[in-house]
Amino acid sequence: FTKPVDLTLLERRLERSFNNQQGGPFRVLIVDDDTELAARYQLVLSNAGIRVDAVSNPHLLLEKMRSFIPEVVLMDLNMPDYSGPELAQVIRLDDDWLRVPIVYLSAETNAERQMSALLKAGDDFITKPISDSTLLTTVYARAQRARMVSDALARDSLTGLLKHADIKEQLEVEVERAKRCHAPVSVAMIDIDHFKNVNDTYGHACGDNVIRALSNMLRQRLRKVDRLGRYGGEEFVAVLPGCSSKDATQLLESIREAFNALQFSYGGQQFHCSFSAGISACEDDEWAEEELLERADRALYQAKQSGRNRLCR
Ligand code: GH3
Ligand code: MG
Ligand code: MG
Ligand code: MG
Repeated sequence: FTKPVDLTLLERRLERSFNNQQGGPFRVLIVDDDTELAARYQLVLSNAGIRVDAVSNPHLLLEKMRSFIPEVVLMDLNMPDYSGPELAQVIRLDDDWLRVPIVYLSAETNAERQMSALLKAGDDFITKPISDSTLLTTVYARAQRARMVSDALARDSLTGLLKHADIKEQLEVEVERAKRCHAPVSVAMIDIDHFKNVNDTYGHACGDNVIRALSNMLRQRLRKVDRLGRYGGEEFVAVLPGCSSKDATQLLESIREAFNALQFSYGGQQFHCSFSAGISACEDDEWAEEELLERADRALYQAKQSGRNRLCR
C-alpha cells in the first residue's frame, strides 16, 4: 500500500524550482505517434512550468530538435516506420545532441526488450501507464542534471569563469542591450604582468594560484550584472553594463591597487603581482562589439608599453 502523492503539491514545488532555474524554463520534446497521449503528457508538464513541444511524425524530428533545442527527449518506443531506439540513434549521430537525455515511454514490460532499447541509445525507461508524478520527477531530475552538466562544461576549469567564446557572446548580448536602452557599456581587458616570470620562478602551480586569486578578486568586486571571462591564459575580459569608461576606470583602478597589494608566498618567499588593463566603452551607440574588444586590446598594449601595473583607455 503506497500513499498517493499529492500531485498539486508536487506540481507547485516543481513549478517553483522550474521557474527559479537560470536560463528559463526547461524544454522537453515529446516524440510519440499517439497525439492524444502526447497532449496529456504535454498538459502535465506545462502545468508545472515546463516548455513542451511534441512531434508525432518522426521525419520532422531533427528539424524540430534544431528549432526547439530540447533539454530532455521523451521517446515513444513503437511508432510506424521507425522505432524509438532507431530515432534515438539518429539523434546521437549529431555531436550537438550527445548529452541530451532520451527517456523512453512505453508499454513494453519485457525487461530484455527494455534493456536492448537502452543499449542502442537512450538513458532511461518509463513504463506506460505513466503516473503524472513519475513523469514530472523523471523529467525534472533529468533536465536539472543535464543543465548542471552543460553549465559546468561551459565554464573554465581553473577559475570557473566563462570561456573565451562565451564571454565574447555575452559582450555581444550586452552591447545589443546597451544600444536598445541607450546606456553605456564598458569592456576591460586585463592581463597579468610578467606572468612568465612567476611561472619560471615559482612554478606553474603557483602561477595557477595567482590566476585564481585574480579571478576571485574580480568576481568579488564586480557587480552581479557584470560579465567576466578568462579570455586566455592570464588574460581576462570584463563586460560592465551601464558603466561609462570613467566608471570602469575607477572600478578597475581600485581592483588594480588591491591586487597589487596582495602578498603571495611560495616556499618561504613572498612576492607581489600586478596587472595591466585596457578599457574601452560604448557610450554613443556607435561601436560594434569587435571594435570594443580591439580598442580595449590596443589600450592594454599601451598600458604594457608605458610601464605595466596601470590602466589605459
Ligand atoms: P606581459 O607583462 O607582457 O603580459 O608578460 P607575460 O610574461 O605575462 O606575458 P606572456 O604572454 O609572455 O606570458 C604569459 C604566460 O602565461 C605564458 C604561459 O606559459 C603562461 N600561462 C598561460 N596559461 C597559464 C595557466 O593556465 N597557468 C599558468 N601557471 N601559466 C599559464
Ligand atoms: Mg506508439
Ligand atoms: Mg601577461
Ligand atoms: Mg597575456
